Amino acid sequence: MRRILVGRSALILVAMVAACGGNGSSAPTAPSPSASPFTITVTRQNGAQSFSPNPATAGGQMVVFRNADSVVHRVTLNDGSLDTGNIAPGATSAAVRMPNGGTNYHCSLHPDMIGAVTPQAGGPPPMCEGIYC
Ligand SMILES: [Cu+2]
Repeated sequence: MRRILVGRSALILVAMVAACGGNGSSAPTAPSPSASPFTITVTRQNGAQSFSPNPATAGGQMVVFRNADSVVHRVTLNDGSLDTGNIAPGATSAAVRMPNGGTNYHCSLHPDMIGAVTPQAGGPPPMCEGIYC
């Protein structure tokens, strides 16, 4: 008789553990990606004031560049790892993921247009090196 009761308790315990999930469908363990990407506006050809906000706190984030100027721009990371392609006046680039540690970028059509992305966790962007600083 006692043995049957123990067996039943074990069965109930198994059922409770199974009900608590573990299949991962109910609660995501990782933060969900943000619904909309971070927008950096290309204001005009004006050195370090060409982009807004600059610097942008968007390390590791999906970012789009919205061209609010009247001429074509094209954003390239200084290390060459990412290129938006031409962004027509009034257009917005495809979303691109920024490096986790931040980055430095420029407009490849107007190299004096420079900007930076800082890490999401805070702190400065990486040291800018080379001719696009
Ligand atoms: Cu440009």
